[in-house]
Amino acid sequence: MADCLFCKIAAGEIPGDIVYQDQDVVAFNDIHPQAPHHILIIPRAHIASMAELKPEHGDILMKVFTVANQLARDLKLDSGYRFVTNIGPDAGQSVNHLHFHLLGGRQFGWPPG
Ligand code: IU
Repeated sequence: MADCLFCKIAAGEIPGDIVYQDQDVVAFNDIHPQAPHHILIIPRAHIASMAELKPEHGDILMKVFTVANQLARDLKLDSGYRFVTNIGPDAGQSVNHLHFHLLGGRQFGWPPG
């Protein structure tokens, strides 16, 4: 999508601190980290949010989760981490390209704010 920031990061048109990429998935460090480790994991395909997912996105979603698992292992987040996606304004979604936050390296509260 032409004016999507995360599409541009995935395409290399805007610099991002990329920690993993393949043909379907890109992972990069969040520009405003909320934890010692804060990585955003996105599909390259433009999907606005989880609310837009369709059955045909199943394979790509599985890849996103597989990448998240591998990154968490690589970072040795053995005592736990959080993996979340915000959907819409009430949840604070600020970028309309599906992204999952992988947060780790500290204790998290529940419920979230
Ligand atoms: P949210 O779930 O849509 O609120 O998350 C968007 C995230 O994207 C947020 O944590 C921002 O810090 C992050 N981000 C980024 O990493 N790089 C950017 O250029 C922009 C936002 I704009």
